[in-house]
Amino acid sequence: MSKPRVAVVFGSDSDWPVMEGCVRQFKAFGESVHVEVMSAHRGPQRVAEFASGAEKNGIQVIIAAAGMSNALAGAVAAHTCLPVIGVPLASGPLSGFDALLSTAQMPPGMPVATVSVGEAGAKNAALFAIQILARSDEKLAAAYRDFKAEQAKTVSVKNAALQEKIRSS
Ligand code: RP5
Repeated sequence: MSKPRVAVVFGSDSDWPVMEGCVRQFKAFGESVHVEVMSAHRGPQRVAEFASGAEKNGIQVIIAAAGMSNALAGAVAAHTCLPVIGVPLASGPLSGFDALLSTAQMPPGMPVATVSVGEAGAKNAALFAIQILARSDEKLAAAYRDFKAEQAKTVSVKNAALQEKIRSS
């Protein structure tokens, strides 16, 4: 596989069951990923080192996920000019509301594109990163168009099945 253009980082190995869905989504598009556990609070030096070197290491988009007080996405954004997508995770007594606010409520001048909490957000983060990469990669853009068409087909198949069920009931 080619050198990763995307990095998926998250605060703990306990986040992997959700973030695996994000990585799987990249694999579905044939995109290799740099995956790493790093923590803004427990290991801030590695976060700074990774984020400040990411661009020269060929990374174009970074996805940063964490639960509870998610400082990771903001800390990564502080050390890079690359686009950062933040994924709030539901791993505490507040079920992700804490992580949602701490990921989304960035101060002006320090953007983090925040997706929804948990599995859907993790998957959408990957799709959003694919959309960004696809702007300069026609093959990936075509694959993304196919993905959208496939989704629309699924909806119409489900609708046809439901209409049939209603007719025969
Ligand atoms: C966050 O704290 C992590 O991203 C994780 O969601 C949560 C709990 O981490 P562990 O105690 O399981 O390592 O920083």
